[in-house]
Amino acid sequence: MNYERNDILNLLSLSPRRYEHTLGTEKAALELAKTHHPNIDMKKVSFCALLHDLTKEYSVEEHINIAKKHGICFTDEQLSSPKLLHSKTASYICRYELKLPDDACDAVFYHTTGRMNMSPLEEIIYFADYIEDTRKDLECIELRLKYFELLKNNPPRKALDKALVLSFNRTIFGLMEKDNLIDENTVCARNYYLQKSKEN
Ligand code: DGI
Ligand code: FE
Ligand code: FE
Repeated sequence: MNYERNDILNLLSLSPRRYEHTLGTEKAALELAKTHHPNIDMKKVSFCALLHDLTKEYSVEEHINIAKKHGICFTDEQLSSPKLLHSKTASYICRYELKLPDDACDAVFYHTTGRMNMSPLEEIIYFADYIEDTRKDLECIELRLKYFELLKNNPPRKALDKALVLSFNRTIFGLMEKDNLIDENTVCARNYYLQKSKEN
């Protein structure tokens, strides 16, 4: 990671709204890291947060071209959930162009769906994206408040596990209402953290 934070900021070419969301995600990710994983590499947390939506505003055609450039062809199944493409192409850029370490590329790759047994970096980026302050929709505000309430009344690990379950439940509900496909990683993550949150 021979970059400074400013180098990463200069790479971003995002709308003002998306840029604010990106900075908000960085702030939330660093706070989550301090609370839950204080020994993590904070520079890595910052870089992943800043890069997680790097390709969010690309068209499907642009996503396909980035994948092709790196010898990857999206399957029809992947193309049927176009909202998930940005996490994959942002991760390819991190891996093949910026040469970031595997764990950072994985955190970007899974930032939308999550997955079971996430690494500290993956869970921080996934959850920060959901609860960061510039997100103004009711669901995100409610989840943010709920997380802080859980944190007051539970050990930090338990609070995060429960909050993760709520986030997956909300995502799955929302996708069902819109009759969208649900990525299997999202379902597995929900079940995994549900069981984990019930363990002693
Ligand atoms: O990129 P952001 O807007 O910051 O947030 P995100 O990367 O979490 O993307 C959220 C969008 O992705 C939202 O419209 C719901 C959609 N999404 C999340 N999980 C799934 C999904 N779409 C499909 N089809 N399947 C999923 O499992
Ligand atoms: Fe995203
Ligand atoms: Fe995001």
